[in-house]
Amino acid sequence: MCSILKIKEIRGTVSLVLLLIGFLFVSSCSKDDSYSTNSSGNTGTPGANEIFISGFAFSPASKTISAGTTIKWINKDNSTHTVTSGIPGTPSGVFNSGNFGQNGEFSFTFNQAGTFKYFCNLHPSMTGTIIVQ
Ligand SMILES: [Cu+2]
Repeated sequence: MCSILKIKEIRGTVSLVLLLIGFLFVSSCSKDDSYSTNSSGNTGTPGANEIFISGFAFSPASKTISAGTTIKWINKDNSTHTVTSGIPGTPSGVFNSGNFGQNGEFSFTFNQAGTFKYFCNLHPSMTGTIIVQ
């Protein structure tokens, strides 16, 4: 009886440790240069060069900027999203945030003029456009 309890206890500990390792692995994966934690703490409206991801939508969905501008997307949802260039199903390969969760950020500098459509790889109904002049 006692040993069965012990085994269950060990199993519980092992799965907890595995869960922790998994979590650490996932969070370390998303910590490349493009990512940082939201230090600004802003909650209300996006800044001049910011786009909020809120309510499963990019806000503003369309933005016109001049070349050389860095746009920062901030995930305000408690759901994971991506910022992926191209149209749903057809990524263009210009930029791709990978998955990022609540309060996660992704930045990209647009040096080339043009119209850049993007979408969320997890929710194809989420689309946006950056027009670089
Ligand atoms: Cu999404």
